[in-house]
Amino acid sequence: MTALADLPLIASGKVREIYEGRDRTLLIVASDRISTYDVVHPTPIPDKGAVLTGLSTFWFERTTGIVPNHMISVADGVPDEVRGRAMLVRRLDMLPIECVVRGYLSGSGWKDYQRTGEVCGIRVPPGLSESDRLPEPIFTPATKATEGHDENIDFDRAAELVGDRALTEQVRDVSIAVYQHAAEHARERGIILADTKFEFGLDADGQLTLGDEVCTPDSSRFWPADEYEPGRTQPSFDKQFVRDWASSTGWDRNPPAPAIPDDVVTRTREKYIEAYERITGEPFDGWLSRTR
Ligand code: Q0Z
Repeated sequence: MTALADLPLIASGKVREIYEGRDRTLLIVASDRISTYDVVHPTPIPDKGAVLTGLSTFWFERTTGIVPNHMISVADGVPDEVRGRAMLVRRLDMLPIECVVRGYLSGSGWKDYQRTGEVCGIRVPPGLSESDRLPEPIFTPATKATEGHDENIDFDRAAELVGDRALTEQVRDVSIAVYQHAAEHARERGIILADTKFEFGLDADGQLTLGDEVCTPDSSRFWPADEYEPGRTQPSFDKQFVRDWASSTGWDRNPPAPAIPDDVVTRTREKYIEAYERITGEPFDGWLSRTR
């Protein structure tokens, strides 16, 4: 078995790393790091990386009939020290856009709507409130910023960046279909999947392929359905204890983020595990035994 230390590190995000494997494979490793207000805290949330990897695996397995994906394995070929929180994937030629789908008006979608009545050039009905459900999910692409925030763009600009209008239409349709599948499934289990971000690429045969992570709480807004109340910002299913505690300390949201106290870590870990168990219908222990 390969050790993680023997693999070249090719990219490092706020909470994940990508290593290069053998013959056109990559190893995506999800850490237990957590960010609030875009800043990573020095205290990990145990099992967070495993929950996110388990959720991505669940969605990849359930959406292969909509679009092929990059997943190869979460057990064979995964170094022991990251088993449970790592996925071996096929290397793709990534498309240069973030594929966001929104079912509800929140974040930059709500901001743009208030200013213009549109989101990414899509006309949205007048008179909507923050967090309202949209009549149907919309594809709201964004640029991939190397630093700072992604910029929302309209479909024409996305097609220009991709360089192929028919392919961009396929990406839009597949994005909406995967979101719709996941959002319906999650809603039946008490979680509103307000929006999500996908990344796609082309495989060695030029086939459109879903990459990255899928409908995790880090790539999506998860809201507790029983607390849903349009007209305000919704609580986060997973991060709300950390946000509330961080605000109560008077932290100004500039780096460095404060260390998280034990009771907040414990309750937050329980929320991630609850999200995994609600969505998959399986005990989280089952994920750990499947991968270790
Ligand atoms: C994804 C990212 C990071 C995690 C590159 N299958 C693929 N083929 C080629 N490239 C990628 C993938 Cl998933 C790829 N990212 C985003 C960055 C940690 C994911 F640092 N970057």
